[in-house]
Amino acid sequence: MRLSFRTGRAIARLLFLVTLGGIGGVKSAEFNLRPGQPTMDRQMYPFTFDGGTRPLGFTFGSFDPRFDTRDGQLLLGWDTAGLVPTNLPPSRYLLKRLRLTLTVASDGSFEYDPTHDAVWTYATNQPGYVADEDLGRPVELAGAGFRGGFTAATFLENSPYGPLGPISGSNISIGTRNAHAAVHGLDGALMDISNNVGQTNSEFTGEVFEIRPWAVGQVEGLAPGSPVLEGTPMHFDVDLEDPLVAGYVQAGLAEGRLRFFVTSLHPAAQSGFGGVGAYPLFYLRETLLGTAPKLELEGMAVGDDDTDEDGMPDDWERFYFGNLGAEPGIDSDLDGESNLREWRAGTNPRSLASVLVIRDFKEEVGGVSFRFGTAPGRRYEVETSGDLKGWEGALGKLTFPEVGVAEWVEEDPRVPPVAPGVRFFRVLSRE
Ligand SMILES: [Ca+2]
Ligand SMILES: [Ca+2]
Ligand SMILES: [Ca+2]
Ligand SMILES: [Ca+2]
Repeated sequence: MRLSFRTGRAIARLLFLVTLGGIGGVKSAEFNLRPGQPTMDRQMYPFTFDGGTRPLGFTFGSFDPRFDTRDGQLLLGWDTAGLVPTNLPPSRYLLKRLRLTLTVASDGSFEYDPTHDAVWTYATNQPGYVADEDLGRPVELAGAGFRGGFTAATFLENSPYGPLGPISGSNISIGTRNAHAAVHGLDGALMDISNNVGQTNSEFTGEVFEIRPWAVGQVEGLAPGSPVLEGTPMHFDVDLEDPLVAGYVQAGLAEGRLRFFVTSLHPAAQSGFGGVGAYPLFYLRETLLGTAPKLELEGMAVGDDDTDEDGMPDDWERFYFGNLGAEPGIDSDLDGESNLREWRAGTNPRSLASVLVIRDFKEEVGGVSFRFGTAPGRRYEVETSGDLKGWEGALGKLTFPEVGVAEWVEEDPRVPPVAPGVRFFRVLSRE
């Protein structure tokens, strides 16, 4: 007999919060970095063969069907090993603030737009086109993805732009650059966004998809729509409220290197794209006259020390509460989970919205589905049981349909669509 309501309640109560033990000897550190110029910065554009050593970089779009729509991209990297402990489980890096600042090197070549423009505002020749409602185009920040056998560790200022070979269509064309701007897709993995806008001509058949940038460039004290002058600092405050973005930064700190892309779709100076170059230039670290890109990063690497022996590490308590006074059994933010359980789940004990509970439970023919809140740097596993004693991995699909929300959909051929019987589920949050 199937008792869906009871099954749902059982699921909600049976949520397990698990951290892997045995880390042992994790060193702690509070970090407040301002490491100065990047370890590497690089123009990613098919026709700048000095991409890694040039003093100025640019961002723009192209609707030439031979090239990525995000044609001119900037890769920025800071190596953090030696400044922040490496190789901790990613969720041990608690992040307070991450800001990149680039200094504008062009003088009035583009207008300030501090907000994201919908993807369809760029697709001028397509049926879905909508007009841009505010003057100018934003400069945006994303993560970095690699291909061609490269990784963040091996792609350097002098690594090849694309596949090796003569300069021709094959090694500069769409989707071939070895490093590219990326954001997380529905499956939680990084995906290339170089061509999310499609093209304004009939030769392009790629899919148009919206992206959520990790930051939009902000200029203090400048009215939106104003020309941006040379020497203007532009800030990018990374959206650490998105667990997937924060998780990317955490994984980078664990590895000892952070990599980001600056990208925009300002018109390049090409016919067919307005014919006017109206895109931003930024100083890179090789500049002699300007200001190199800067990184500011504040956070805490959580060690194992627990001097008040309440099960919650000192660093974690200090980061969230400012002292060691947090009570393990108290629910400080009234989200239903105690402080101790929030430590174990990797959620924020001072945020009502950050909590690991199952919700939106649905039972339909073919299986159950439910959603749960996610935390940065965690891996989630769903397990199932018929008797609450033996547990095994549940068969299904995990996606991330909203910021901070995971959805699990059961896809288990062993479960009969009619009278499937009582099943219990639990979610494991892994460090
Ligand atoms: Ca705009
Ligand atoms: Ca403690
Ligand atoms: Ca709580
Ligand atoms: Ca919470």
